[in-house]
Parts: sequence; C-alpha cells; structure tokens
Amino acid sequence: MPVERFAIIDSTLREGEQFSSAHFTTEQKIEIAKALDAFGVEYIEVTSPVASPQSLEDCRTIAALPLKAKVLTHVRCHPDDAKVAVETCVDGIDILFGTSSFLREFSHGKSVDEIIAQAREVIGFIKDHGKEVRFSSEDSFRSTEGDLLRVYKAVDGMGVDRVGIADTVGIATPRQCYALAHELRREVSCDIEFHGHNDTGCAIANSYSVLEGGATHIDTSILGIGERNGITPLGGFIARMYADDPTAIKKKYDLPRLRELDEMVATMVGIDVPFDEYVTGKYAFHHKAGMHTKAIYLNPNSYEILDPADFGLERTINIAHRLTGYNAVGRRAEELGLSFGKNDLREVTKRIKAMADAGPLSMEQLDRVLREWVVA
Ligand code: HCA
Ligand code: CU
Repeated sequence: MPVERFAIIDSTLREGEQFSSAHFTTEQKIEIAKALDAFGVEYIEVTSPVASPQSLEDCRTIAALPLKAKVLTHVRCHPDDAKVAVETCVDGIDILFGTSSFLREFSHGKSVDEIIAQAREVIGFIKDHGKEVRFSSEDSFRSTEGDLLRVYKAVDGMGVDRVGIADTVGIATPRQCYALAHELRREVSCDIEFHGHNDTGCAIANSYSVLEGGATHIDTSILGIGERNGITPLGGFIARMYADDPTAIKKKYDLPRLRELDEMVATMVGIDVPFDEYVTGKYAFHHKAGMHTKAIYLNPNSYEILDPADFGLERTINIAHRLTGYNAVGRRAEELGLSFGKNDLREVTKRIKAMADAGPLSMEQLDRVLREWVVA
C-alpha cells in the first residue's frame, strides 16, 4: 500500500475528550496539539465550539497556533453549529449526520431527502467561507447501503473535500470496511475518511482495510482514547503502517516522539500506558522464551517486525525463568565475563530452570548462580 497516500486526522482533542476521565485544560490542549504537530500528523480535530463557552475559546486558541497540521473542528450538520464553527479560524469543518435507521428513528427523525437538503445548506455555507469540509455519516455500518451511497454521492456533488465512514459502535469487520471503501471509491471523486471504534478490537485492522479499499484519511487518537473503549490508537495504526513500509513511515512521522505522546496523555487522563500498548507498552519489545531469546541475540529481526531503535526505544530480554535456554544463559555469562564449557553451560541452565520451577527468579539470583558455578 502506498504509504504516502494516506493522512492522519488525530482526534485526541475531540473524540479523546469523550474518554471517561479526560478533561483537558487549555494549556494541556495546546501541549497535545504541539506534540501531535511535531510528530507529524496531518490534521488535528478539536471539540465542537458549540459544546461549551470554554470549548469555543479553546477551538479559537488551537486554530491560531502556528502549526503545520491543519486544524479541524467537528459539528453536527446543522446551520447553527456551522455558523459558530466558521468563525473560529479553523482550516476545516467536519460535519456529521446520522444515516442509520436507529439514528433516523431515535435521534433526528429525518428522511434521506431531508438529510441531503440540510447537508446542501450547511456544506454550501461552509464552502462560501472558504473552509475545507467533510461530511460523515454516523453509524455508517448500520445504515442501508442504498441510503448511504445516495447521501455520499449527493454531498460529493456539492463539492465536499471528504466523505467520512464512521463505525460509531465498533461493529464493522475488516472485510466489510474494505468492501464499503472500495465501492465508495468508485462512486465519489472526493477523499474518503474512516473513523473506527474499537469495541470488538477491529479498529486498526478496519483502518488498514479501508485504506486497501481506497480510503485516504484515518482518524486516530493518542492511546485510542475516546467514547467507551475508544477508537484506532495512533501508535497501533503507525505500527501497522510501519510493518508495510518502515522507510516511508520514518520519513513521514517523527517516530521517537510516540512514547512521549502516549505518556503525556496517559498522565493527563490519569491512567498508565497499558502493558500491551502498541510500540510504547512496557513489554512491546520484551523477549522471554529460550527459543525467542536465542534467535533475538543472533538476529533481532527473527522475532521483531518493529525495530525499537526506530522508535527511540530498546528491547529487553529476560532470561531468569524456567523457559530460558542455554544460549541465552551463555550470553549472560559472556556479559559477566565468565566463560563456560558446553557441558557446564547445559548443567548450569538445568540448575537455573530447577530453581525457577520452585518460584520466581531474579536476574541477581541468576548472576549469582553463574558466578558461584565458575568458582566451584
Ligand atoms: C459520536 C460521533 C463520532 C463521529 C465520527 C465522525 C462517531 O460520538 O458518535 O465524525 O466521523 O463515532 O460516529 O465520533
Ligand atoms: Cu467516534
């Protein structure tokens, strides 16, 4: 997949604010925006200026920062919201309308024709103000495909910059995402964005699949924070794209900044970076079993598709446990300046395994066993 072709719309400052414990101060929002910009995301999406008076002020503040990234805000597809949004100096406005039968029945109660008519008014108004405009259909995967395509084709005809597919409830599968993006690619001439929730763990895979199908823009947030358990995490999405083409991704984004982004936002929302976080989780580059550590020592590529050094990180190797192997133990002995014959190495490894069977072993204990063996 041509890595140059996609852009990231990071929504930590919009979707991320919908995370349970998120409450960003103005200073924190500025810090996040600057850090995302330094990392290299192409767009930063901020909370609707109609959400609250402070949100309006913060939207203005972020839009006025000297960033390379374009700043977008996000509002309902409604003339009242659009009026406030165009006055905030943002580069573009993401508008949202629910097309699923659930939302049409239980939310706004409008027909497809009425949705299109309202979109025409709002899109025309935003374009008249010289702003980029995206039209997204909330809960796209529970919308009737015919309705969805009718709306997308209509707004494409009105000159939107992007249409957005939103998996609001995290129900979509990678195959469905590919199919919808592929079909849409033939129906509209504008760019195609995807916003995917992670309720069933498919957000990254779905983001990748829509790109394969012809989409161009992916929504992310730092650590994936958002409504419920969130959306496509920035780091995980980057890992997925890096696996395809490390050189291109390194050129596009400042990868060593990822850790600082994850840690900064984790602190701000009062959580730890999860142990299994992509790239930045404590154990993302940790190797343990004997078979793995043996190969890692010889060639890290054997069990690492992401090079930790590209992210400014280091791998860790744990050999003090019962799954260890004599190759790893031999390496450790070398590091300690101890030399073992082949037989001794096998014997000392047996001893280490037996000790570890009895309970957790520390590196200090392991080192002591190695030293004492040599002296004995
Ligand atoms: C929501 C809105 C949204 C919008 C996505 C988009 C979603 O909170 O329900 O504008 O593309 O998930 O549908 O975040
Ligand atoms: Cu969302």
